[in-house]
Amino acid sequence: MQKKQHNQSNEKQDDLEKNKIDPNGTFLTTNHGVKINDNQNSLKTGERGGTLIEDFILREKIHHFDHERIPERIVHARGSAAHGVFELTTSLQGVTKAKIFTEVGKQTPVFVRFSTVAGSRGSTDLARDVRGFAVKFYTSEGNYDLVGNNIPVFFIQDAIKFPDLVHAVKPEPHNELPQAASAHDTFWDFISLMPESMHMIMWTMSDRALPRSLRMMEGFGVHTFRLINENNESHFVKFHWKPLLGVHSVAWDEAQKISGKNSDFHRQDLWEAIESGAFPEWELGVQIIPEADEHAFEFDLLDSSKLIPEEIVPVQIIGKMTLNKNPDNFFAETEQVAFNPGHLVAGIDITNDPLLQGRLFSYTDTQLSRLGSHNFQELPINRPVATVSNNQRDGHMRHTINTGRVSYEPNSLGGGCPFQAKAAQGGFTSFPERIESNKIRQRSKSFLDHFSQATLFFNSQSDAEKDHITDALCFELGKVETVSIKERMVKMLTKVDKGLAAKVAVYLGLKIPADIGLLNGSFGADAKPEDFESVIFKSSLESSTGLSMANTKKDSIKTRQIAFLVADGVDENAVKKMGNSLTSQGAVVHLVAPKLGSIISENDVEFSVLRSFLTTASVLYDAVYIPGGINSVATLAAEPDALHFIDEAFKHCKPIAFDSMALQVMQETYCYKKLPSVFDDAYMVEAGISTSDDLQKLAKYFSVAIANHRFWSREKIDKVPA
Ligand code: HDE
Repeated sequence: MQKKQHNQSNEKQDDLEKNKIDPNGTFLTTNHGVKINDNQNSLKTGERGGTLIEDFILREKIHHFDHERIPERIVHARGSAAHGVFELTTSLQGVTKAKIFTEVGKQTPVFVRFSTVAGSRGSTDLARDVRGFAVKFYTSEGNYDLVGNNIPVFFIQDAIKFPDLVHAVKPEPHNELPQAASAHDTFWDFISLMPESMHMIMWTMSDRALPRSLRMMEGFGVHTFRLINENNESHFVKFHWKPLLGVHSVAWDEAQKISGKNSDFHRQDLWEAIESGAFPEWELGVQIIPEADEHAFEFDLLDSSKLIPEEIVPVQIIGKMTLNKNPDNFFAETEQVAFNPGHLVAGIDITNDPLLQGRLFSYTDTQLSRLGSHNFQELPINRPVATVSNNQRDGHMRHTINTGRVSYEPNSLGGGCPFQAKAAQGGFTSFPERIESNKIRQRSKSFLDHFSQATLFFNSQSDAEKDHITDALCFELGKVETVSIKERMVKMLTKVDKGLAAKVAVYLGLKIPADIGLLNGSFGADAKPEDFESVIFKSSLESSTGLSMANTKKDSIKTRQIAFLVADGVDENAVKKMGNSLTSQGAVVHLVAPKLGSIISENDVEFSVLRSFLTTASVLYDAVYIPGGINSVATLAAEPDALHFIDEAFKHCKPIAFDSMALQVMQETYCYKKLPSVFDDAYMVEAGISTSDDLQKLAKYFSVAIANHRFWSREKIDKVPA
């Protein structure tokens, strides 16, 4: 692949540069710097003798190797990351004093780690799961971490339930099954007893949990945060990342197959996009709410199981983030990076959201056991570009050499330094929220509405999206063995949408429940029955446009992967013209042939072939094109793997284009033989299938179809066995 020149020089990159070691051109040495003369043989008592303990070279090498692993993250263990920059385009002057949100045009270095939640470090990228979306801004005023997800709400309202949630979703403790999957009894047991999770469940059962690419998903700060201005006035804020490529997902059947064909699908996609110079981009949006409007909503702003519909508070775009450089070393950067929602800068503050409050303690705590010492802040990837000067000292693996004799404050021996900074000098001040309350373990009644936004989300989906949610619930609950759990879940679903509950019940072979009755929510031991009784609130909105992926941007084919199915005798003109048309719009074209090496076209042009039906699969592509050429189409028409490739792409509703000569191949496919109505001229464009003799016309239709992503209307017709 051609590597593009990135202009990635920034303060953080310069800082990281100091730690990089170029292994080329130097001798092999031990860790204490002694040159190694023989790295093939250990020191022995004779050719066939025992190894000597004095062999410090062997000992050191094995010893280091033995300790190369650190504990994986307790959640979000599987992740991929990249460097980039954030540039502010609209100032929030007057709303916040944080320079990152007031200095228009300033480029702030960022490091972003995306993750799945439940799976272990080596688990598949395509698990049905929430995705972490953690951004570390290396601002001039210190590190600011926006540690969010690709879903704007959360399963639980209070952090005290987090260990229960995670224990329930992780593999079951007796047999460590299943890996990276929520489709098992313990997860649904917990969920069926947690009505507050129902909004999040609608999102995780939707296609949002199956992103096409990490570059094609939204990010959300989830909690309501505060922005604080120079006068110490507060505004509430919700953060949104909006991908410039739109929000797109894959089908569940496809996700499962990708997991087998390439379990690093998302990691590789992110890496390759950045290497090729197709830098992933997101706009940063904010929903800003004046302090006075804290109680102006029909839900509680402090409740992380709720979102603020964009119709109620519009999202204002204030900047753009571009990821333009892959890490140099996965462990040193992606694995050792330590995020913390408590890494705030002056002008940004937290709220009393009980989910957020619990997180503030958890991250530093877990990093201590994961990274081994509080000095993890000194690791290159975690170090701020802002100056660090304080009186914290010592501890395991301290890197900094603090000079001088003063490590306390106040002092006179050090001239009083380092001084506290006044607010006007950039010192962090917490928002002086007025609090008058009893100390209690209780949940606010304003957190009692568990279903209205679950229903709002469901109602906002397109028909295809609703079908996918229904199918996902049938799949997940279909894997549950305990009947009472399934029954409780169906009861719960009746509160979201009766039609949905009925469909799931029928599929599971359960009776449709009368009513949900009393639900044992998580409001504490002293709560009264009337507190449990789930109050049914109704959202004043029938639907909200931003919640459906059907309304996303569909104007680009940039970075889309297109398979050209070819064999010897292919029409080289078709390959070149279609190829040029697609690649000039930023798509990536791969020739896929019966075998590797090269093919010779009709007119003796040689094309090199790097992928075959054995080494790749339709699920790794966004669209398929079958060029003409008498011998090529004859070979493909007789090649079951080629026919399977097309049928599978058809099943996953992907755009398919073929030259009229390649009709011979299509005629052998199941989709063509059994579903001839799809290939009616009138329906073809609607179904994302194009054919023509006119290559230019065909390329144009095909591009539009690829930008459209998928043609879910095909799901309405009979299924294809692929
Ligand atoms: Fe996390 N979460 N979390 N979380 N979280 C961690 O921190 C935790 C929550 C999120 O790429 C852990 O360093 C608690 C919400 C991301 O390194 C841990 C609660 C959101 C990442 C932790 C939550 C997140 C984590 C594990 C309930 C979206 C990966 C390893 C109150 C707003 C960051 C680590 C990365 C990681 C605790 C809930 C996002 C254990 C207690 C809500 C993206 O500290």
